[in-house]
Amino acid sequence: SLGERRAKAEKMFGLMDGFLKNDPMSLQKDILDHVEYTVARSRFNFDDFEAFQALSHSVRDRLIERWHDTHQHFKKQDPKRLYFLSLEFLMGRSLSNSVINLGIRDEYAEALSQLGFEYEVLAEQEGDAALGNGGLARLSACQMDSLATLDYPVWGYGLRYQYGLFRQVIVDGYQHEQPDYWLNFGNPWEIERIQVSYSVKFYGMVEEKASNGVKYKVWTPGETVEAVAYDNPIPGYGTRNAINLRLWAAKPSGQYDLESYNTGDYINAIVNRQKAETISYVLYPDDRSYQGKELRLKQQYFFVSASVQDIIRRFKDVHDNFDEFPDKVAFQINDTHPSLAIVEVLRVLIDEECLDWGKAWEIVCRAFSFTTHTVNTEGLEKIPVDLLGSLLPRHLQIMYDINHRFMEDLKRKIGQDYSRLERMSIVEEGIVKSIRMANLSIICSHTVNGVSRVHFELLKTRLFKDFYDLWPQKFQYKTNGVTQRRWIVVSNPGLCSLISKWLGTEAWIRNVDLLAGLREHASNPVLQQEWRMTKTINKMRLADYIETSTGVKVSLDAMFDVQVKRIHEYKRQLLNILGIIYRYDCIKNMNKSDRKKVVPRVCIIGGKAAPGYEVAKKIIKLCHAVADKVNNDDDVGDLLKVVFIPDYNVSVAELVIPGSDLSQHISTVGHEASGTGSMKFLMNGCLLLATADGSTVEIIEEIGVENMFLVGTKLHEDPQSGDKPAPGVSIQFIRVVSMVRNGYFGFKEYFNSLCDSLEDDKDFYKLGADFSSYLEAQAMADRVFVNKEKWTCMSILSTAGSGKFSSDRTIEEYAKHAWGIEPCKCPF
Ligand code: CGF
Repeated sequence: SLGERRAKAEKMFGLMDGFLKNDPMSLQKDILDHVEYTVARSRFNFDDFEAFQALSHSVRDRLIERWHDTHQHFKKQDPKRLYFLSLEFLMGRSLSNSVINLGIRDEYAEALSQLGFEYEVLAEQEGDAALGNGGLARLSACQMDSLATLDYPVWGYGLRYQYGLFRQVIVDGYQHEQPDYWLNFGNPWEIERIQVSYSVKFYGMVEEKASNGVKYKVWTPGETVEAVAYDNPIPGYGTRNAINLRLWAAKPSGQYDLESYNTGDYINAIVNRQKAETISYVLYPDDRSYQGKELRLKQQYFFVSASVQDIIRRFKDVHDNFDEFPDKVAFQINDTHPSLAIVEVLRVLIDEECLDWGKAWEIVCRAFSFTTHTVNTEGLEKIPVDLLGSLLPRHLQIMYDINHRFMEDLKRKIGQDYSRLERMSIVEEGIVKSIRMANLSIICSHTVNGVSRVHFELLKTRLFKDFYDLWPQKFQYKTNGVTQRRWIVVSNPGLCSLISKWLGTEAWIRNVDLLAGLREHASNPVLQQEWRMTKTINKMRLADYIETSTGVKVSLDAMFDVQVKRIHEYKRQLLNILGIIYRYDCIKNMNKSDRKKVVPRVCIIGGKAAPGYEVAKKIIKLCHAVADKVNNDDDVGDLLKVVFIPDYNVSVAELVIPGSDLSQHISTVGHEASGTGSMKFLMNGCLLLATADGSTVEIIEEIGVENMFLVGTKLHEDPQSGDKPAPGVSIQFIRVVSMVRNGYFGFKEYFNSLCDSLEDDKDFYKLGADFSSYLEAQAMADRVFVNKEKWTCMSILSTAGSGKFSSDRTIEEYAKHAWGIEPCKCPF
């Protein structure tokens, strides 16, 4: 009875001695217990890494308490829940984020110091969880932080790759990739749930059967793999809520291939079972396209099928009528990578729950919201029909059914406009007949979201114009955001305290709009002085890191000018390098007295190139070749240093961003859907040198164009951007390109193709056209940098104007306008 259960619960709680305590003595005891019983080391003899492990387990215990309570609370309240599906989550490190969100960082620091350890040193022991490539994946991580903080009832779902994004190693200036076996030393944050597992089916065949005159389909799989859940608690800040990120790992199925065992082929039967695990082995390292790979499709379906089974099981625990499904379940599809979920839900409702098509279709269309991160048609995901038909035969049938109904309906609406019908079809005819995952997602979702206003315009007018004309009400945008907890509080503690001091409150950590309050102090010399001091400390940290990771010593007086992000032609790291060459050439041609007027710079570039992306790899090599020449030139000395930071990842970003003075976001207009790096720099008071692309347009509105350095033409002045060759170029541009072409930096042959790509008619990304404007913006940055008061004022105003770019705002917009969910706050 209820009374009995309550009495039992109370007794258990009494035995537990209440919640874990957070005073330094209790924390010390917990840490030592974990050293002894979890890490299995003597509490009198353990090193920093073992101390980190014990510390993490002690933090995890506290996380688990909240996480349990949150789930009990969600269960009791049974609100509409959001299920956030993403194939990538770039979480980085968890320790500091967790102790800060739990509000016990200082207590831990004190407890550790009494044990003779330094918190910061232990925090450095943690490796990054790099289960993602770039912007999209880090966005998912930021959004999870906001969802937890804002008390939304949410589950995240993804894949637990054993190998995360490759490690970048630079040898002689060339990128090499090394596997990131991040689980090598265990992962203290996850909880393996061996009892939560689902069978996922692949291949096989579909038969039509009938019973009492009703036809139905039966899918007999050719292979079954088990998905096992690994749970990762995500704590909110300033709340007791902690939500769950459930990642799936592939394990051999419990069902045995009796045939092989019976024929005595025991060893091979075991080996074949083990192959199942490869599904979740490795993350695909390309952040823009994943066309037509069988393993990739298997990963997508594996994660989608397990998640959908889990979600439907949870729904059915409480409800027995699927009419209620869309009022209790909201799906968020992070790009098209999880879009098979749409078809999977339809399949389960029709084939397993025996709903008719009309009912199942209505449910699906009310449940799914889709966000696209892509700007051009080539980036859209397509899956060859042959591949789909073999791996997921029933799903292909359902896709054809959806398409048939959609086409019939469309014909009634638009008549015989065959070319439009062809463009909007889910099925692309051609040499390789394929399924267009974006079309499928748009047709079946209630909302289609862009990631910035500019992106939304591109969706409406170019990428999905046909769909927009049909269903304008479906299209929305929610400009991306990043979490200030990670990007200021964790990574820039000095700035965090300074902001709180001047605002007189820490409330901005949950309500970031309060940062605007800094505006009134922007010219105050005392704040300016403290602001510069904080920056200098961060620059010292970064300078140390540069020296240890690259061997280059840099001067703190120089402007730290940074471009860190994935290496892509459209992001134009090459434009930056050509600008550096120009600067170098100018210094070389100056007399001694003119050199005295040069503003010293440290040009910092970092980022990974997809392993098969040759041009991007050449850009990395060119950066090193230029660095070699410049850094060893005595004429130049500290006036210019060039640094390539290897293996750029989340924890490196946490160090680089706070220590930057200037940051570059110079994509060719019309190519960056949003961009989120710029938002992190902005929050940290770094001045932006940027093109009016993606979310930068909105940043400019928030901080004012006078507080940044704008490069190039604006999108609205160039409606054909990206599609036509660049106009005439300057003499400076011709000169710097010819320096590379003529072997001034060595490797003449190797860089030939890079130089060819900059010729007038081939300069697709318009480096030539934007070069003069780029140099002007750089010259302006130099002029302002020497005026410390002006620079600091612009820097303060950048932070003050960054409130809009918090993922808290993004999530509130999604909750209201796409998902229809309400906060469900766990009582303290
Ligand atoms: O998503 C991106 C990024 N490369 O991951 N695209 N994807 N996929 C866009 O290119 C960025 O502009 C965007 O900020 C990011 C997150 O929406």
